Amino acid sequence: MTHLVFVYGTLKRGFPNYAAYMQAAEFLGTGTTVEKYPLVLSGDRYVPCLLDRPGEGCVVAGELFRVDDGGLRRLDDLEAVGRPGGYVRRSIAVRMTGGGQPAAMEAFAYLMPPENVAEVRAQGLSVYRREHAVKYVRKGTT
Ligand code: PCA
Repeated sequence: MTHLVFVYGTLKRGFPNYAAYMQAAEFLGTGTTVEKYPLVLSGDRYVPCLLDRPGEGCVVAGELFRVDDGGLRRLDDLEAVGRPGGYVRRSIAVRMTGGGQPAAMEAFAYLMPPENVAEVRAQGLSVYRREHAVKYVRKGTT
């Protein structure tokens, strides 16, 4: 079985976790969330977090991929789904940008419960960019 995943942070092409986790995934295109979400950088590791507060913040840009069961499991593990402080994987509405498919579709995304965010280092982002990624500290390296 395969799954659609919308990524907005370190899993995007060329960003710090892409090479290790997404190379086997099929890139489908760029897109945005349909609803607004707060995108923040959290804590000493500057982790990008889409807060689970739809309606606040901005429409957020990202990339849509198709992954298989194993790929989804590896992503859940990276994002600590089901573990304390981890993300929750939720199906959200996304819209592809550019030609092709203007219609909204549902894809999984990793959302962060707001109570798991200790210190907000930047907030209200609409795109996670290189200048944010250079501050990112991988898990287990501190
Ligand atoms: N990785 C996931 C969630 C946040 C992060 O850095 C992503 O890129 O969508």
